[in-house]
Amino acid sequence: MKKAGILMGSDSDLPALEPLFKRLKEFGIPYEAHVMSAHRTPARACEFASNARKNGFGVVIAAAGKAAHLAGVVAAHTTLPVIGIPVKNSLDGLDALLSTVQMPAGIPVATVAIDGADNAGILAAQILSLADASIAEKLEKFKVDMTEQVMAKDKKLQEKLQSI
Ligand code: RP5
Repeated sequence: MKKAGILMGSDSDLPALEPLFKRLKEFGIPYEAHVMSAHRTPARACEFASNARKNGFGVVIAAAGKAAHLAGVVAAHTTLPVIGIPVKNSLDGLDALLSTVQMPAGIPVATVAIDGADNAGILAAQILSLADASIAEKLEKFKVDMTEQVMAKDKKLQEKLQSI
């Protein structure tokens, strides 16, 4: 199975990424995670991205806050799919969102919501499921469970409305 590569611009981003690690564990996806910055360690970030495919990665997830160029720099140096997570650090995360999502044509970054680590994990699983049936099966179950949870909530709502 291909690995997920996770890069965060700083260790201060780690708390925002907990849901991502939980999802990858849930879907049984192996990963490597590193602190690497587009600004503070640009050579290391470029080297990681340039070698990611040959090093067994199938997707790279890059999380950063403020002027968040990490996902874009990674995408510039690999042909693997890159998921960007804008981390809320300043300006309510809008600075990171725009820095991550507003990529020029030719260098796409699949950007999730501000602090959208959970969706980044699900999206990474969906990408890797193209070549792995066990992940695809887990994703099916995930959808069924989610549907059941929402139906249970709807049932409770209907009961509540009866008593108003
Ligand atoms: C970004 O700058 C990091 O991704 C982090 O969100 C932000 C602040 O980094 P620290 O000053 O906390 O190391 O590069």
